[in-house]
Amino acid sequence: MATSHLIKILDSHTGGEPTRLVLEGGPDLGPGPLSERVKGFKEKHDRFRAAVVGEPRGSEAVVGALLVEPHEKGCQFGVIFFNNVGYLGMCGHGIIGAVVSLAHLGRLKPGPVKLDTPVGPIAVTLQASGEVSFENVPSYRKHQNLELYLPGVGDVMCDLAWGGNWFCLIENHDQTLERSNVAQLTDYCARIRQAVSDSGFPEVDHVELFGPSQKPGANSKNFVFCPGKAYDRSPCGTGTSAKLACLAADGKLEPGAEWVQESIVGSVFRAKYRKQGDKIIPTITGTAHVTAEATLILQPNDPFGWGLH
Ligand code: PYC
Repeated sequence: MATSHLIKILDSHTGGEPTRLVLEGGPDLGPGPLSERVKGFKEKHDRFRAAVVGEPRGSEAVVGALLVEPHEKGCQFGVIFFNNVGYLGMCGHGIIGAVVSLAHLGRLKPGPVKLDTPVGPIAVTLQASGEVSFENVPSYRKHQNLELYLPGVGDVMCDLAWGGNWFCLIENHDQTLERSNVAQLTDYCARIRQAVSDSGFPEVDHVELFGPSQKPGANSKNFVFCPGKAYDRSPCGTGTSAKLACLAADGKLEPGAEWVQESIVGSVFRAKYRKQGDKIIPTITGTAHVTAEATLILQPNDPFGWGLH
């Protein structure tokens, strides 16, 4: 009789945004750089991604993190991030969630640790307080003041920047950044993403809107629209990195100065940067909490065992 496929996971959330760390039962992607292994994941094992994060077990908000052997020297763990529609080069809230989960399992202690990812090694510090800081990949602004035309809205100015993922960042818009307005924000950002793609930048798959924050100590509030129409409940580690790259390029934030980014649900990341040539190296700090330790069961006779297709 065919047996069920079992996958061991540890769930956490970082500022409200879920991470599902896959500990056992994932695909064997072999050795080599993680940038290569993620291609094998996509080509040969994509149904695994759908089974772990997609319905009926997951939701569009869940980001999966497959724990793998690292390739880069000096890294203790490797991690490949994925979501309801594909794969992420880097994921800031996911790094924080993975580190807090590994600490929960007793697999690391407070102090420095390095995680290998498809876009390069990430140096992380787990503080004794439970807070996690990580140095992101070199981040930079690629385009300033790109003009988009939105039917029914008119011209919208945006910046395009890299922070481990590609972002379209918008400061001047007529949207209300409130959680009660998520449906409208989602619709607006989907139209922006289409307009950015039509302008010749199909690689830009995240949209980030900024506005003032009412939270004491916070510099700004954001709404981050992710590939696949989910929104980031956290302030988004890669999105905050892209924001710092724009602030640095505009001379609005000095190296070492703190930027506090609030998310649409009210969680915060603290951020700062140092310069590296014409790019910046952001440091992002946040917290995560574990929420579940479980075994996913994929029964051979379940028509939706590998997800809804
Ligand atoms: O925190 O970098 C991040 C992130 C990307 C997508 C969802 N969260």
